[in-house]
Amino acid sequence: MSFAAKCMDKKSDEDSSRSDEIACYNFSVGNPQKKEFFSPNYPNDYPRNIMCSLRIKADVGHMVMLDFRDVFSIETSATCDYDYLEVRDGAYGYSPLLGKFCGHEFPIKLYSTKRYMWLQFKSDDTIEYKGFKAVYDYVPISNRGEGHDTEIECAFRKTGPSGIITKSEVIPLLDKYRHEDTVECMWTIVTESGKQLYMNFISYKLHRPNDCDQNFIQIFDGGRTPDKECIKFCGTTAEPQKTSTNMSYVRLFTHKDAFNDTDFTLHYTAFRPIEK
Ligand SMILES: [Ca+2]
Repeated sequence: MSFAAKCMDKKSDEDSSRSDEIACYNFSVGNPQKKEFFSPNYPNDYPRNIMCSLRIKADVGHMVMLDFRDVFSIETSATCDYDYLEVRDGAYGYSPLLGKFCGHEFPIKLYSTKRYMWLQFKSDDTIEYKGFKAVYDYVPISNRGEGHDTEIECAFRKTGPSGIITKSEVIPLLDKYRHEDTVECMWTIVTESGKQLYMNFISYKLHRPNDCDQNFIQIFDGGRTPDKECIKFCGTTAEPQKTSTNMSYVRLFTHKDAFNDTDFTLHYTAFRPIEK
């Protein structure tokens, strides 16, 4: 198999995803000491055609509080489709939506229900504004006992024009699951803006095929509303998938005793959609 060769053929993709990373730094990293982050390029106008994401993780037993300061100014549209800030209650782009914001009024203060908040900023190719300054803090979840909130982090991030994701990446983490009944992991794949992802299974085998409560693999299309645009494989075969955007999420769920006999390797490749 020649994945390495495919990666090296596409240097320009890697360059442009690196420049996206630099442009997104204000948003995706911000100032963790002060618990602040900003729209890309703040206090200047945000760039066109950018998509940046951020996951905020509160301390154990805390939730995330998000608020805005000084300025909030994002191109207005009725359903915030052009430029927007999207906030989700959880660790992923398919977690429940807290709000999708645009326009020039400060959003209300937002809270996650657990430790994670997931955010994405996106702009289209015309009309830019100053954006926003956001602040966040960790607020104790008062009605919960200490130590209740023990979510295990099993998340992987993949970039570049092609690559594989595979169950064997989870094996080093298995020890963390010794007190758990189930194993649940998430891969986030992000390739260059403007491209889409083609994903096909090199191997796919579930411990209990057709038992969709016991074991499954889900693929989410990262671009639209990823909690809806999803396919769930729990049978004996898994067909290739194409995403509509440059992002996808792949979720593996198995009961712990089913993990050993479950196997999958998924290959992803970025492609440029044909102009109509
Ligand atoms: Ca715009």
